[in-house]
Amino acid sequence: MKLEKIELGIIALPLVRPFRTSFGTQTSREVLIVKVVNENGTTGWAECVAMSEPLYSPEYVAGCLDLMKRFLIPALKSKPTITAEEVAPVLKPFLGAPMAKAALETAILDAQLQDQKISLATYLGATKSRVACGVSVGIANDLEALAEEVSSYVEQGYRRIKLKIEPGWDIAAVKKIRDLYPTILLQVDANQAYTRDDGKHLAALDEFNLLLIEQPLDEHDILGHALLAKQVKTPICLDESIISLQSARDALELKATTIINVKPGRVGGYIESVKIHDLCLKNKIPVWCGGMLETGIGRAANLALAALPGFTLPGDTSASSRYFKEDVTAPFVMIDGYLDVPNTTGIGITPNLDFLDSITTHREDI
Ligand code: OSB
Ligand code: MG
Repeated sequence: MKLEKIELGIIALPLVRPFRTSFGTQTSREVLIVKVVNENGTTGWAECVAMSEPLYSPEYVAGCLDLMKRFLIPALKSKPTITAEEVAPVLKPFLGAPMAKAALETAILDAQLQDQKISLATYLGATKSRVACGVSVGIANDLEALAEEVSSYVEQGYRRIKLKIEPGWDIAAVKKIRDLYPTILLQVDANQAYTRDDGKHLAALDEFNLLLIEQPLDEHDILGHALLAKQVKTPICLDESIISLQSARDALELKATTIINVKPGRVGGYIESVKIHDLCLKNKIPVWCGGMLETGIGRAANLALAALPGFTLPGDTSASSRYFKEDVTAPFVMIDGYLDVPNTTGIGITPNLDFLDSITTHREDI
């Protein structure tokens, strides 16, 4: 396609409740939204999953905007025509920035698939029409508040609970929820909050029958995760450390992870995500789709990915109501613990433009 127009917008959406993790507390989601228009007048949408500050990953909203304007978009526009499949190779000389690159690739893919009249789910190779939902539960003020929040999610039908942990908020929190729900699928996410010396401490989680411990150590400490895996029985699942197909291959080979959280933004897009999925499926490694507190735009695309056959564990693909009072698309509503996979062309959403305008804090037309 020919890129006729690209619009970058920054929106701010309040969260329904503060989301506290080992790296900070979010009360509102600032999101960089990408809109592309091609020569047919087709509009493609995507959201960049970088957060306001570089606390989860090195990328952040204002940095992604600058990078897109200064380097990524000029590189794409220097080509007379571009396909979604060409985006990653064209942007490869610019190092890092998987979230910024993924957003551009996804917006172009959305427009391309609409023109080809196929859904993202079909394009990626989805085999399911709905996906089981998990929910990621932030660090609470006390165990009673945690139990209350988890209970409300269980009542709503969530099929898997993930507790955010950090030193000082781990064993007792897990015990509290496991005692309340002896059989529910339960896992924890540390967002790099522990060190190599914490093996013994984390082994105390083994008795709670957890599905996995997500990213206990520094994102660069692949060897540390492999050493930790020998000290704990609970499977280790990497999130932050997996930034590409290559890094997934290496971490598996080194036995640093036995389950992978696939986040399209973190690995540079949906096309790279499918490659990681295929590698894991071939090696019988379970994968699940992570989340980044996405609006309906990112959520729609994540659901298409989560519908691939290797996504055998419920992901952090929760209903819109888990995050926002009002979403920028039609809300994703959970039915019986599942969300339907969008099946119209492209990523399958139409943003509410008036609402989007009303929450836009910054806009640039390129
Ligand atoms: O580590 O998985 C994570 C949210 C923002 C950044 C990192 C993470 C998360 C979550 C929530 O755990 C996932 C979601 O519900 O979107
Ligand atoms: Mg995580």
